[in-house]
Amino acid sequence: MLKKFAYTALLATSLAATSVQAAKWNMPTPYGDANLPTKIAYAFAEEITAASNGEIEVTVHSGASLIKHPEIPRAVKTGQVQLGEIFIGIMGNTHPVFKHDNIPFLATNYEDAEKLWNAARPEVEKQLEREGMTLLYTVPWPAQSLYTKKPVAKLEDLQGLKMRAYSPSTSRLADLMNTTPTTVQVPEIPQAFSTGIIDAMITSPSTGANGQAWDYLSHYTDIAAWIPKNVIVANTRAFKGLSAETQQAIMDAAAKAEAKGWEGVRAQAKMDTDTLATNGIQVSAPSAELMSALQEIGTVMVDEWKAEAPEEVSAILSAYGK
Ligand code: PCA
Repeated sequence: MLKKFAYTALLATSLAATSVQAAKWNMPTPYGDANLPTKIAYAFAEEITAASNGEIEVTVHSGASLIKHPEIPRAVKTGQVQLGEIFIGIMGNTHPVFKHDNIPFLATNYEDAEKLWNAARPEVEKQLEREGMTLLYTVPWPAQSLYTKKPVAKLEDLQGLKMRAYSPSTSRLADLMNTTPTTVQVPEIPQAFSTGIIDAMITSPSTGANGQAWDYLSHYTDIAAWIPKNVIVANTRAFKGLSAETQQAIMDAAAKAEAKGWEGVRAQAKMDTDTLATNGIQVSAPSAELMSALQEIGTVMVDEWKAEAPEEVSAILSAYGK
């Protein structure tokens, strides 16, 4: 009798244990651990795991180790993973609203970038939902500037160079600059420079510093052309399958994570620009001539963008006040 009781109790315990076992949630991210967005992703994953009271256990897979960056949107959309981090600009061909993130000179300081994000957010959210993804938070990168192997005084100095592209918009930009766009993912940047696959790139001081840009180039021209963001999304079906409390806890943690990014990005930009200079890269302000030529290209890109999706783009631009 005692034996039978003990067995039943054991069975009951193990059933209970099974029913409360946390669901394993995977969160692939594109960039390495040294980056601010990845640090924020780790803290977010830890926080929502704890706040879910055992409902989910989130594992971050940074540096595209689980899923290659271009595949992350599909992986989240199809539910292969429950969460993911994506550079917004790489979805530019999915819908033009995602291009708000890589348009040169639309927002070149962090206040404007935040305003632009507030303006774009409803449209971005709508398109993500159509793709089966729920927007959780964004993290801005430092402003994007020009890395070369020679000083650049005017746009013509870049003519014919192979320019790294990381999104449909930056490919178009490279065309308009009379350079040849070449898509290269972050981990491959050092090798792409040393083997001559690319001669120039436009990215943040962070990505230059993380990739030790001083090993393969010498000049950084601070054009601060745009301030792009990563977006962290959940598979909508997986998210809706959670208890209301956990959904709320995730949204609360997401709001905190987003605030952390906007707060941290300025200091990060300064620190990483200093690192470039300390390691011997010539950091300089752009000439007026270079800037006006680039700004003209920016105007062309805004017009092309508007023509692609007049309704949504006008909604974004008028909410932004431009
Ligand atoms: N680094 C990433 C995205 C923007 C940035 O600053 C990259 O270069 O791909």
